[in-house]
Amino acid sequence: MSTNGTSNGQKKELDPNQGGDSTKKTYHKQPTGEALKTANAHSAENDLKLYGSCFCPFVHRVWISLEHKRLDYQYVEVDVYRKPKLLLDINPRGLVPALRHGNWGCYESTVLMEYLEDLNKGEPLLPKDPKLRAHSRLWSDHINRNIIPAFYRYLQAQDQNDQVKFADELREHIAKLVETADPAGPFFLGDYMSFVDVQMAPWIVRLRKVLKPYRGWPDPEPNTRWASWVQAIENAEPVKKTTSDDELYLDSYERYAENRPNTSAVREAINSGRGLP
Ligand SMILES: N[C@@H](CCC(=O)N[C@@H](CS)C(=O)NCC(=O)O)C(=O)O
Repeated sequence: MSTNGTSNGQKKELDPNQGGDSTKKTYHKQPTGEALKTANAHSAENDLKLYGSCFCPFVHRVWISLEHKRLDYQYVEVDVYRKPKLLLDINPRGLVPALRHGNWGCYESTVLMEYLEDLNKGEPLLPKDPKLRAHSRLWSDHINRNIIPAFYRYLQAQDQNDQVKFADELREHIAKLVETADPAGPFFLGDYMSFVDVQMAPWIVRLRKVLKPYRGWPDPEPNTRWASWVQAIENAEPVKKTTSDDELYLDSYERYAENRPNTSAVREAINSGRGLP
């Protein structure tokens, strides 16, 4: 780990993604704004613990689910790139989110959202009807398989032609999802937030907070189905309560926007053409 002098003479530890340059922004290590208030309100010891990193969209999914269901839980911030033992004990791959429930632990955001559903406590996110449940899982798969990799490909692309190509790709994958959504909405299945909304919400938040400043991603055209969905997601209480201030996202994603070495397993997977880690 390299260090740099600061104005008050103290040594400040740099992160590997900064490449020894203290002017480079790096990921935040504590939530801010509404998310910090929520983290503080859930800092007491609890049997159900979410290990997360404040900038991480996969963590954001599970955090939104916990808030939607109003479950009792503890939020524990971890520096995912320094891989604390308490994280590795649950997930040997060292990725967040990880959940501990009593002496049992598990990981993978979609699996964790399913686990919280299976507890049958609080407000459900999956509908009761088996066909609608399958429909929700099918479109969650589309988000994981197509939309998220396209988001990172676009954000990491440095070449302008590639950026145009990947922006189109992302737009098409999102359009497919919007065409499939309930026509009246405003959420995916109608007038209530459900599984697919939560799967997609962290990236909807990051389209405006990350892709817009770094790549010029446009705000939704007014009076479209996409606009009403984005607005419903951004205004949903569980989303607002788990979202930090804009600066956190701007800083935390600079390393992706510059495609810097030592950024993350997600960056490596996308650069080498693999699916998500
Ligand atoms: N497929 C995983 C992806 C989780 C993931 O990639 N998390 C990132 C943070 S956003 C991480 O833990 N990175 C650690 C690393 O790159 O070493 C999920 O859905 O939970």
